[in-house]
Amino acid sequence: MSQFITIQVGQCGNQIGAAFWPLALHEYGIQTSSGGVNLLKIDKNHMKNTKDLADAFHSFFHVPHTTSDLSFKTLADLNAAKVKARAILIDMEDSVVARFKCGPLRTLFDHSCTVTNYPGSGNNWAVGHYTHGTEYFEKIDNTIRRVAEKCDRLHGFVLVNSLGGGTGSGLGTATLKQLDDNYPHVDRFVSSVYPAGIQDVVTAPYNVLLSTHELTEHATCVFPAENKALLEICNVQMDKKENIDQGKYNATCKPFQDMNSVIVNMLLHVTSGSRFPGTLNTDMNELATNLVPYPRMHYIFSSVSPVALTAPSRSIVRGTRTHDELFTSAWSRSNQLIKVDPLRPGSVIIGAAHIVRGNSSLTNIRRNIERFQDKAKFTSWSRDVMKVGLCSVPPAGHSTSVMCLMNSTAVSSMLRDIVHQFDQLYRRKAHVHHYLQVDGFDKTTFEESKESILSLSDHYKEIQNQQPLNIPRMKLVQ
Ligand SMILES: Nc1nc2c(ncn2[C@@H]2O[C@H](COP(=O)(O)OP(=O)(O)OP(=O)(O)O)[C@@H](O)[C@H]2O)c(=O)[nH]1
Ligand SMILES: [Mg+2]
Repeated sequence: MSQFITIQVGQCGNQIGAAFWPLALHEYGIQTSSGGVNLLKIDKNHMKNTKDLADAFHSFFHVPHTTSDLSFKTLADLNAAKVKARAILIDMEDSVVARFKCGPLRTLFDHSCTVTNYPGSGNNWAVGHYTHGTEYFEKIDNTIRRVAEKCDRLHGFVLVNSLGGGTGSGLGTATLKQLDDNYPHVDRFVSSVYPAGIQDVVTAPYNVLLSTHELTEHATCVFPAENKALLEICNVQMDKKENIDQGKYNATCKPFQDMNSVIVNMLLHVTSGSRFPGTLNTDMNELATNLVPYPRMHYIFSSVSPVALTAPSRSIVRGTRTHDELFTSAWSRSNQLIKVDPLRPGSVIIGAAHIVRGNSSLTNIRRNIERFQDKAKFTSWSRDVMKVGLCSVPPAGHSTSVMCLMNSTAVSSMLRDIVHQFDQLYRRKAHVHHYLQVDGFDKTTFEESKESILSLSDHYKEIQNQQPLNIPRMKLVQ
C-alpha cells in the first residue's frame, strides 16, 4: 500500500488535521475520542478486513520495525508501540499546534515534526512565503526529509491549508515549491480552502491570487474547497434531521468542525484506493494521470455522497440510500466542495473518476457511469474513458459511499472570480504597501500571478469552445 505524508500548514490546515486524524484512526478500527464525542465501534465490514486494515495502516502511520502485532485497538496500543502519524505540523502562530501537543492524540505526533513561531504571518502571503519561507526553509526541509526517510513506499504528499491568511497560503506554497524541487517524482496533492464570498480577511483576495498561481505551478492535483460551499453542505445536512443522530449532535460542535470534516471525508475517500484493497483498485497516481490532461490544469471538483459530518456517530444514515441515489447526489451541484456546478450548461468534462467504497457491484457502477455519460458533455478524448475505483473498505459509519472527481472547464469561473476579487482591491492599490515592504517580494508578482491565472482560465475556455456536443459511450478502465 502507498504511503502519504500529510503537511498541515496554518490555522486552517491544522484545524483540518485535528478533524482528520481521529477519523483516519477510526477507519483503521482504532477507537479514540474527538472533541468529547466518543466514536462508534467499527462495524463488521471493517472487522472482516482486519489483516488488510493492518497492512493499510502504514499508509498514514509509521510503525517501528520492532512491532510485529498490528492489531491496534486503542490509542494506548498505539502509544505502547510508539506509532507516529506521518504528519508535519506547520504554523507561524503556535496555539493550534499546541492543542495537538496536549490533546488526546498528543502521543501520535512526533513533536520534532512541528514547526511553529509567533505571532503568525499577519494575513500577508508575502510574509508567509518570503519572510517565514526563508527563515524556516532549512527546518522544514530537514523535517520533511526525516519523515520521508521513514517511508519505504512514499507515494505522495497531502498538503492542507487555507488561502485566505498568510501562513497557509504563503508558507504553504513555499513548502509546496520545496517539495516540487526536492521530490519532483512524488505526487503533491493539495486541498486548499478558499475563503467565503464575504471575506473575513481584507487581504484575502491578494493571498488567494498569489497562492493560486503557486498551486498552478507546483501541485500535482488541487482539490479546492470554498468555505461558502462547505457551509451550505453542512446546513443542508443539519436540516435533514433524519440523517443525523440528534442525540449526539450537541454542544461539542466547534466553529469550522463540520465544514472541516467534509474536507476530511473527501481526503480519506480520495486516498482510500491507495490504502485499502479492492476489486478495482485505484491508486492516487492513476487518478492524477486520468484527470489531468495538460500541465497546470489540475483543479479537481470533488464530492462525496453520503456527506459525513464530524465523528461517524453524528452522521448515521437512518434508512439506506440506493446506489443510484448515491451517484446522483455525488454529481449534484449542492454536494460540490466549490460553489460552481461542474456540469453546468456549456461546460466540458476533461477528466472524471468515480471511487466507490464498500458494498457495490460492477454492474451497479457500470449503469451509473452510463447515466453520468448521458448527463455530461465531454472532450473527444475523455468521452469513452471513465476511471473507476472500487475499494472494499467503506468509510466509518456507512456501508457504501461514492466519490465523484471531475476536471471540468467550469472551473474557469472560479479562476475568473479570483482575478475579479483581486482587481477590486488592487485597482486602488489598497494594502499593497504591506506586501511591498517584505524582503523578496517584487511588485510584478501581483501582475504575473494574475496573468498566469487568466491564461489558465483561457486554456480551459479554449478546450470548452472546441468541443462539439456529444453523447458518449462507456468504457471502464481497470
Ligand atoms: N474551513 C475552514 N476555514 C478556516 C479555518 N480556519 C480558518 N479558516 C479560514 O481561513 C482563512 C484564514 O486563514 P488561517 O488559516 O486562519 O490563516 P493562517 O494560514 O494561519 O495565516 P496567518 O494567521 O495570517 O498567519 C479565513 O478565510 C478563515 O475563514 C478552518 O478550520 N476551517
Ligand atoms: Mg494563523
